[in-house]
Amino acid sequence: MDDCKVFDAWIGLTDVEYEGVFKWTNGSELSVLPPWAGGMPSNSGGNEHCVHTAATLVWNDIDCNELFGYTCEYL
Ligand SMILES: [Ca+2]
Repeated sequence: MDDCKVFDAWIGLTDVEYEGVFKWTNGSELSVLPPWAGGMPSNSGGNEHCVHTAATLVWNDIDCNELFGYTCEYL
C-alpha cells in the first residue's frame, strides 16, 4: 500500500446527553485528557455533539450528521 492517509473519523465520543459532558457511546466515562483542537469543543451553532479526529489527530466536536469514516476498538 503506497497511500496510507489520515482522515476525519468518528471516535464514538458524544455529549448528546448533557452538553459538555462527553462519554463514549458505550456509556463509559472519558478517562483521558482529550487532545482537543484549539478552541474545541465549541458546540458551534449549539449542534455539535459528536467528536471526530481531524487530519492532525486532534479532536473536534461537530454535527453528528456529518459523513466521516469511523474508528473501531479492537477487543
Ligand atoms: Ca467544534
